[in-house]
Amino acid sequence: MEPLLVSLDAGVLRLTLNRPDTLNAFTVAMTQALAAAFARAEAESAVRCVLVTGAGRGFCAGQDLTERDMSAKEIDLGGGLDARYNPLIRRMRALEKPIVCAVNGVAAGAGANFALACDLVIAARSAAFIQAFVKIGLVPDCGGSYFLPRLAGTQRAMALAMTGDRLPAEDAERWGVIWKCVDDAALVSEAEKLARQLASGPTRSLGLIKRAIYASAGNSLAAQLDLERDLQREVGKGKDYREGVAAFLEKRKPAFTGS
Ligand code: T3D
Repeated sequence: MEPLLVSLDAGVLRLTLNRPDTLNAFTVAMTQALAAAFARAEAESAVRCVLVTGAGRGFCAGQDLTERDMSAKEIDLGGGLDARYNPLIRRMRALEKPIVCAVNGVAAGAGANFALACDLVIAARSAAFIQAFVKIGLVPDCGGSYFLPRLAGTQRAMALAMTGDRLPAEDAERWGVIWKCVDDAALVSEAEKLARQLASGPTRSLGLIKRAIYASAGNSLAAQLDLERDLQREVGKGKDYREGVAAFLEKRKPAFTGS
């Protein structure tokens, strides 16, 4: 069985984590397939949005715990992060196209933080986010210790990481950790609708919005104003800007091409 299902339709590259028997726990093969899919998203202009979800009742249970050789005298978990997870998270954040995540069930450990590395997260009401690391004597990875304090604040991030408690999707929405929590039956249609809207949007503008919003965490206001000027200069030279203004003046819907 393929660990990742990939399909492209109407500008949306759909990635479905596909190991439902283990709640889509990450294996080497799955993270390699994800890296290849995000490389494709970077390279192909036909891809204008990425939509990530999970098969079955879970979204992703984090690292597959059966994959480690626990009989080894010494285990270097840092090597796995360097080789697979860290490049994947960096690649997702650097991709200048929107990534929508539809969290269909539990998202635990690296699975939770992989979801938070996406740009817009919609979760089913029955879903939950678990910083499961502490339960097995580890620390958050895949950017969890970066994303969570910024999204939820230090106290909430600390409590989630130290207790490994479930954060239900409704609370995740209330805390601003995710964009939206929707009824389970509406998840697919809501996520598809958003992904299609973004895929027909001004792709370069969306990519630079992503760059600007993520840069703000480490920038002063002065640096951010300079960045906004530079990005505005760039998109102002694009066809989509001209199309957007023309459509407004002609009182019609814009037909953005992504250029
Ligand atoms: O190693 C490194 O590279 C270091 C990096 C680590 C990054 C990490 O992600 S560390 C965190 C790893 N993940 C976890 O510790 C979570 C483990 N799973 C759970 O705590 C629970 O499964 C859940 C809370 C996520 C869901 O609970 P529940 O009751 O809904 O489902 P379940 O019955 O526990 O799981 C269903 C099946 O999936 C079950 O298999 P079975 O008994 O039906 O054959 C279970 O063993 C399997 N499964 C769940 N999580 C994993 C897994 N199999 C392998 N690895 C998993 N992480």
